[in-house]
Amino acid sequence: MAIAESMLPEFDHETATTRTLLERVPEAKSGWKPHDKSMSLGELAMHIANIVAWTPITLKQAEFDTNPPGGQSDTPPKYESTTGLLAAYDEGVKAARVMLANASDPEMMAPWALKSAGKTIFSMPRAGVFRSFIMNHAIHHRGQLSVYLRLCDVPLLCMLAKALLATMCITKFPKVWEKLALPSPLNRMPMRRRWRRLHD
Ligand code: NI
Repeated sequence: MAIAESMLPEFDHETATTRTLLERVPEAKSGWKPHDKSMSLGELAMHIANIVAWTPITLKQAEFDTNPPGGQSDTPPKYESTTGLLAAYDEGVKAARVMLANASDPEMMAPWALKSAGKTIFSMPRAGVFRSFIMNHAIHHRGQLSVYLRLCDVPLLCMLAKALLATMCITKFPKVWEKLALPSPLNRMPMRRRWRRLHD
């Protein structure tokens, strides 16, 4: 199996989970921040949505300079609405998936460098950059976003429970699934509402 092919199921799973949180960003609270030194809710959400857009830079270039000598530094996109946030995210995920699916092993193992003003900050094979700089980076900030949303009283699904339900109960623990599915006032609710009730 090719390196990129082995990453696709993880990419699909993580990007879908991230979207469930981005969908919940309330526009009215986009300027909220937990501390003066923190990013605002809108800035954090836009940062997360924009991470996947770094895929072409990672898979199609050999390096990226955040502050190129004689050039302009990178300016991140600004949050304007949650609809715009999701549109940017969906477009980025779609384009990234095509690029990842088509990346050969030699391309994934080619070295890639992040630079600032010509100085190398780090260098590693593209496969490592894609996993850490794109996937793990988004997962890290997604956890941060979940705390922001909780502090803003936004109802949250329990991501871990949802993932366990989808990937373990049904396939590996059918008896647990049967127990969860026993008739009860709670279990007669649609699945989405049931998890919301259990984990809010
Ligand atoms: Ni970041």
